[in-house]
Amino acid sequence: MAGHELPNSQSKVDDKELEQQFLAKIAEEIKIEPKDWMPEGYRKTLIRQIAQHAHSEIIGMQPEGNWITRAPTLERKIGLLAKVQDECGHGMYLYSAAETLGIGREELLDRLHDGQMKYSNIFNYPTLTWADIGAIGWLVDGAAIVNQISLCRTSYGPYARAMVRICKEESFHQRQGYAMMVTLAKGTASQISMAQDALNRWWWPSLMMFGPHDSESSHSSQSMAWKVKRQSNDELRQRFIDITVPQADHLQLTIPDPKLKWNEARGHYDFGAIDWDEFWAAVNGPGLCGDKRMKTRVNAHENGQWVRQAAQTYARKHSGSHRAA
Ligand code: BYC
Repeated sequence: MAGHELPNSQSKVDDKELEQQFLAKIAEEIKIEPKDWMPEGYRKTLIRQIAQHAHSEIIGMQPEGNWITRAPTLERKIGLLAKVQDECGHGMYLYSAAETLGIGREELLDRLHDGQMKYSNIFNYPTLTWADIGAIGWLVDGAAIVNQISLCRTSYGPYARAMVRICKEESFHQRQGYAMMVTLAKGTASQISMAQDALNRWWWPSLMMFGPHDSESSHSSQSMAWKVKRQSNDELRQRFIDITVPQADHLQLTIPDPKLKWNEARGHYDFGAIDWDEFWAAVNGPGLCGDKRMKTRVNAHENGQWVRQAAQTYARKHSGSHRAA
């Protein structure tokens, strides 16, 4: 044993003490920062959740990027281009937040590319019409905001701070998407039917974005205890439904759920059963667009290798010339 190492029993006592200090900080709403002691499980949970979130942002560029060249007006094209670039930026903030936990970006991307890490179910659905771009902004970004507003209070400092900025940009995205839906819903019969069709296809997958029911959610209880998550999957899903139904009413579109009904006693909308087989197929299965998304991502990564190398070489030379000066 190296001279500076503590005997096992001593280090266990120290770990217990450190864990007590960590839990006291969590109880007092003090943010945990990268150099603070943290349980290994807390670190792993954050790496999994933050990386999954980052991967969702960059994979999420694909279904929307698909429509940049076909946006119906210059204004819509500029808006969509800016939105897709924002999603890339969100991915970058989140990879940086994950890196503060002692894991490299390359490794995180390797784990995405070899299928060890997930990304959101929602991005394996195809974008078939222009109305899908409106529906994604309205529903997908809308669901993301509900989840991410809650995460602004997550216990890990770098993640919470990234969320504050991301939420500001997401709320612009949500408005942009809703504005498109308003235009379509006030348009010709075929525009109205395109908007309705997009709502029909994106409604249920958007509800699934919040993850399995609380009773099936494997990580929730520990993540709630550590205040990584501040509200449960079902609470956030219900909040999203309550906010979104009046927006659909305003558009005079019909949410594809015959069981959707205001429940006066609960003060919430009741809604129908979610098809969890569809959710798991979208998450795990090669069906839908899963294969295509991953091929596009891996190709982009490989084709961008020379750009990363050039940037690194430039940075090395640049810092060398600074030292020499
Ligand atoms: N999709 O124990 P649970 C965006 C997995 S992007 C796929 O409840 P947790 C945007 C889960 O990973 C927004 N998998 O998990 C970008 C776990 O499997 P593993 C993305 C899911 O982590 C571009 C298993 O199911 N937002 O806004 O406690 C354009 C059990 O679940 C999903 C985020 O990532 C899913 N939807 O809670 C437009 C938010 N849900 O890992 C828009 C940050 C669950 O054990 N993440 N699984 O193999 C979170 O808040 C939480 O991770 C979740 C899930 C609420 C999503």
